[in-house]
Amino acid sequence: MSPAEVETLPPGGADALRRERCRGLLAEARERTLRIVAPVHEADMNRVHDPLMSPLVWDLGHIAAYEELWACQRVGGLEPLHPELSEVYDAAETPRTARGETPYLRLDEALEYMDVVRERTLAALAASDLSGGSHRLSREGFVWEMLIQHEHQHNETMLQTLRLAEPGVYRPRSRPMPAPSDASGPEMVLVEAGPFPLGAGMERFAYDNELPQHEVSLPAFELDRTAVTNGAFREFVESGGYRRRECWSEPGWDWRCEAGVERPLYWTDDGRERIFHRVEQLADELPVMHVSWYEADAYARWRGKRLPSEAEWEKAASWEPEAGAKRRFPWGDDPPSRVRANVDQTGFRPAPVDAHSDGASAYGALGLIGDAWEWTASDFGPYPGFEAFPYREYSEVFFGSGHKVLRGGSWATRAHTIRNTLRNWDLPGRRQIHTGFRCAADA
Ligand code: AVJ
Ligand code: FE
Repeated sequence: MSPAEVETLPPGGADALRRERCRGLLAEARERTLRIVAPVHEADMNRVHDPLMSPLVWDLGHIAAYEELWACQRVGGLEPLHPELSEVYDAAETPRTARGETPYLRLDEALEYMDVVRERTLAALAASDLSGGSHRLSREGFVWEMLIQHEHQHNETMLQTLRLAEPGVYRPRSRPMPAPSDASGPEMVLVEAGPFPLGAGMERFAYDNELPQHEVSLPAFELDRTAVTNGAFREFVESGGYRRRECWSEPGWDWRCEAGVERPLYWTDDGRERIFHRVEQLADELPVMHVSWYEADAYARWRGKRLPSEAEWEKAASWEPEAGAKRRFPWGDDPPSRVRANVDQTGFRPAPVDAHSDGASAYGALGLIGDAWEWTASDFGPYPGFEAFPYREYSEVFFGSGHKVLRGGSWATRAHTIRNTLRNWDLPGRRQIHTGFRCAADA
């Protein structure tokens, strides 16, 4: 079965179908992981490219260790292959800054470990009861979907590392992107006041932090129709926005002074932008990317706007006011296709912010899914009634620690793993993530 066929099988299908679907998605995830790193030299796999990131080979070992823990040990009841490594690959035990010094497996050993684990995983999958009965971990194939999406998420992390690496370490070939749209539209779209259900329903896989779905009522607001562009952000830079104290929050100003930041991470001082190994003229129509939450917040204030809350973002992306129904993606429930959104990594760059007119939300907002993650005003925290599942370190330990919520995925996010309800998070001073933003205003 091709990944596309696997994808379209009904989630409520028989056990055998569901098992086949998981097998297909696991294999496809691994193909992608290996394809991303295939052109990287061994020395560059083992090296720390940036103090914020793990060596790439750590991600490989960690993907396998995570799979071994959940599939082989928890579901399959097997003993670990390398008990001495469990701490090394536990993201909570070994923070990224310490990963350069730990005895993680080097490239050949890591690849071998991935293969051995995968074999055991497939045996555990073959023997598992996917309808799951009383075991929440395997019910509806939860644990398998968790492994697939975990590997997908680490693919994006690895692309962050590769983008941070010295020019030449990685030379991906970008796919040509669609042209900017020639249709014009309003600067902002209006979202009427009223309630909508925030969070994921129970019919598909969701992380604990997307649950439970609950009604939230919002006052009317306006949201930028597209993400903020390089061209618009350049106006902020050129008007001295980085030097104007009044545009910045207090922690934002401290961050900006301490970091000595004057422009987005990959902009050069001669008005160009580095995308992996290439330095290009800054393209005005692309979304501004690799800005911190503080920079996004300062830009919004300078425009007389603000960042949207995550509830505002999700309502604008998912709510269909006429039908009173919630959409899985801005355009509806069909999975992302190339005409609707720029996701799934192999483009290696964002498209012009209004290029995907078929991806509009019910309110007419474009590009909510794909191209760039979007910072929101919201702190990462639990929805009312939150229950950690299946482990506290996925979400709960990050609540209340100053992380800001990001929504919508980027060109570097796997299509299978993005949805309107997905919550990502990072610290407000971080710029390595593939993120931009759009602004909101009270109506
Ligand atoms: C949701 C992207 C913030 O990378 O820390 C990967 C995803 N969790 N392994 C992260 C994750 C465990 C997580 N983010
Ligand atoms: Fe992980």
